[in-house]
Amino acid sequence: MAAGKLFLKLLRVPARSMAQSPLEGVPLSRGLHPGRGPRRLSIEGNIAVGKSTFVKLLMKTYPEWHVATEPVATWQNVQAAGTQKAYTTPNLGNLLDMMYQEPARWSYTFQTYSFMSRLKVQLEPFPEKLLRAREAVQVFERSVYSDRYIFAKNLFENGSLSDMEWHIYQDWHSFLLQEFANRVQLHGLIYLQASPQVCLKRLHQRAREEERGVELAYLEQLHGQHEAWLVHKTTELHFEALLDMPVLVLDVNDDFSEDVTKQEELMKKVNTFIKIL
Ligand code: UDP
Ligand code: DCM
Ligand code: MG
Repeated sequence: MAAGKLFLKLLRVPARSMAQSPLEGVPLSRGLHPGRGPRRLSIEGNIAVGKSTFVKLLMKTYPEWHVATEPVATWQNVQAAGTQKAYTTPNLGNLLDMMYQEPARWSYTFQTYSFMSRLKVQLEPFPEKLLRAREAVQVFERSVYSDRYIFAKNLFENGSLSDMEWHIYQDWHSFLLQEFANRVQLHGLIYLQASPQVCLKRLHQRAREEERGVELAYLEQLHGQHEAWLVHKTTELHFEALLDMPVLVLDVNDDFSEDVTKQEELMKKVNTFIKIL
């Protein structure tokens, strides 16, 4: 597959729409910070690096924050919606498994579904808990940006998405995110960084059935995509808001799941980071 064949158009989102507050239209009497609003963060990182574990630690440390975990269970059990026929089975299958079994057939479908499920979560109204919080922070496990700049991009580069699918994906991804720019805006990214070897070890430890065929080479590709986007900043981006978004890189090669000192060190860095957003 010739990556060069595809003409990637650099979309410039009008500065005006990017500058809008995520709270535009929301009455300030609901207890929000006037002119500021909740800070929204995404936790990024390779498969099995420890995002869910880290998110649990955040919830323990900051119970007033609102956290949205990655909707993996939805992808593992896709339900038919809106069918009136009692005899049709509502369970359409395990799309995560289908993608890993037949990447060329199901990657595009998976990536559309992953994006849609995330977009719906990001568009939900701010929860009450957040509206009452003194320092409102909303955390997402991955984002509509890693869907594109990590996974879909990588699937295109390794041949699992065709030129046509990648073109169409980028077209609607840019369009929808420009349409919803002020409602899906993030303020910062936390990149959990570990070697692909460490991620593979954790992936085996977690033993998610669908991922049994995931090899080191795939985690190396995804690691490269993360480094290009979040560290070397060489990934071509199409949203102005992403260009200078603050990124906190946390080295999680050392196990932090049981190590209280390491956990405190990580939370201290998050605390400092939050203050600059
Ligand atoms: N894990 C670990 N040490 C760590 C972080 C995670 O042993 O410092 C384990 C965790 O218990 C789980 C696996 O690694 O069995 C994957 O973690 P998680 O599901 O949090 O990763 P994610 O895919 O969400 O990034
Ligand atoms: N995944 C994917 N494409 C995306 C998002 C996720 O292929 N856009 C896959 C990678 C993992 C699983 O879904 O197999 C998410 O799990 P994790 O949290 O372990 O990375
Ligand atoms: Mg997870």
